[in-house]
Amino acid sequence: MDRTAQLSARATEGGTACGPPSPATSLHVRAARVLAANWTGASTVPSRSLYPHQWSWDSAFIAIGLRHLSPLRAQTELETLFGAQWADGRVPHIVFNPSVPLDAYFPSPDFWRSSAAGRAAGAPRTVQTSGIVQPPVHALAAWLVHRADPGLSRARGFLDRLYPRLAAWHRYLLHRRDLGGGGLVSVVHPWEQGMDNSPCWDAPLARVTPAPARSFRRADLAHGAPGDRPTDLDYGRYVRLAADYRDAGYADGGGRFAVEDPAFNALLIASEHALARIAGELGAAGTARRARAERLTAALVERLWDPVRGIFLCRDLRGGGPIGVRSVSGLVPLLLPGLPAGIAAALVRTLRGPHFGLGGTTRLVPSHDLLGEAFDPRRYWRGPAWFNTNWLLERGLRAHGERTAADALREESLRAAGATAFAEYVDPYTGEACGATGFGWTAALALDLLHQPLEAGASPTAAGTFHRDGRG
Ligand code: 9WN
Repeated sequence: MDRTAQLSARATEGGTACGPPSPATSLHVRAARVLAANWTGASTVPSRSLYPHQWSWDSAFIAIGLRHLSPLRAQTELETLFGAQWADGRVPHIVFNPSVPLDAYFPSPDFWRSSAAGRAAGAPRTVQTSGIVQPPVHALAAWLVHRADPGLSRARGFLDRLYPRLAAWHRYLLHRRDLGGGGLVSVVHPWEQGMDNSPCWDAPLARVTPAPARSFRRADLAHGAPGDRPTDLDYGRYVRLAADYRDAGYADGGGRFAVEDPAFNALLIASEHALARIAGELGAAGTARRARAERLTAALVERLWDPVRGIFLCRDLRGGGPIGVRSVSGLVPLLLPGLPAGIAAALVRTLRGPHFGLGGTTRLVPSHDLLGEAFDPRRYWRGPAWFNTNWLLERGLRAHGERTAADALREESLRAAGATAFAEYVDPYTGEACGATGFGWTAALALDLLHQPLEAGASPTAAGTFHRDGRG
């Protein structure tokens, strides 16, 4: 879609001014409708059917898109999430809506028992949450939301109120989750990293005795095809890990699963850079944050970069060392402007090569190695393409000067989002829809891709997000 079509999409809003809606117009309007349908009054659900509560990293991505429709709603989205922050700084991966029946999603609030089991860690009393976390995309989202309407943001004290909470969130991760002692943050459950059943977890999960299938009832299979979802065996292991963490009072350090993941840490680094910009907006220097982001980038390279495979790997801290599996997670650090140029170039080669097929065999970047034994084009995070990771890679390609590849990825993401009614994920070869439709971050990130070039001229870096030198 060209720039003129996008401008006309903005101007006609549904095609009322100049006749029938253009494809671009209808995509904008259709995405806005998904976000309106998923809006609960204070936040947005990922999916009315499959995920009827508020999810942490979903809300960050959704706020990034919502800012183009309503900066106020985008601010509210993040404020609602941080309203459920624990006293130890963690931001829970789910904030439960009390008006949704318990059996609508598993694990439900009565599984997590946050206010009782999480008392020592400072779980809130007035709202029920899970006790694990998700990737820290929030400071990045807060900065982008602020930039969408700085006047409104300042008038509402949006950043003044959110900054201390974002800082406490990063402190929790950096101080309580450096389980390997090398400066990187670990996840203690596959759901924390957000790519639930990625083949990266197969080896560390194999050590976990699954909870018996009769001890829980999955709600997801009522809405999703079993072939698109994780297996029962995986679920049994997720349940066991989460129950053990809960039974230890959500205290960190003792669990059987501890993995340093490249995407999780790269998103933390991107968010540290964003926090530095937020500090600047609030009148502080942000120097320490920038220095921390640089230290984290060095640790990421030192601990997780695999020069032979040309990709970042996960590191299994409970015995396995580097996990020799190529996942999209290992490409996500491309979004970091401060990545050494040789590593960025190697990541781009890997993206274009036979394992991910960008610009060749695949339409969108798959979640897992096309040549890997575990690859499955439909099963959740074991192959299908997801819109949030493709959005991150689009930004990464642009940040490292790969404009043609970024433009192509943007076009294909928009096409696939529109063609699948904003599917949760798609077959990377055919673009066929998998999982839920009307999915929150698919609609939100499609909106962001539609609007970015209009805001920023030819290069989204002008929006102050991803300068190569890390400045805002
Ligand atoms: C568990 C909400 C979430 C996403 C995750 C995605 C999926 C949940 C599930 O849905 O996870 O958190 O029930 O499978 O894997 O990335 O945040 O959209």
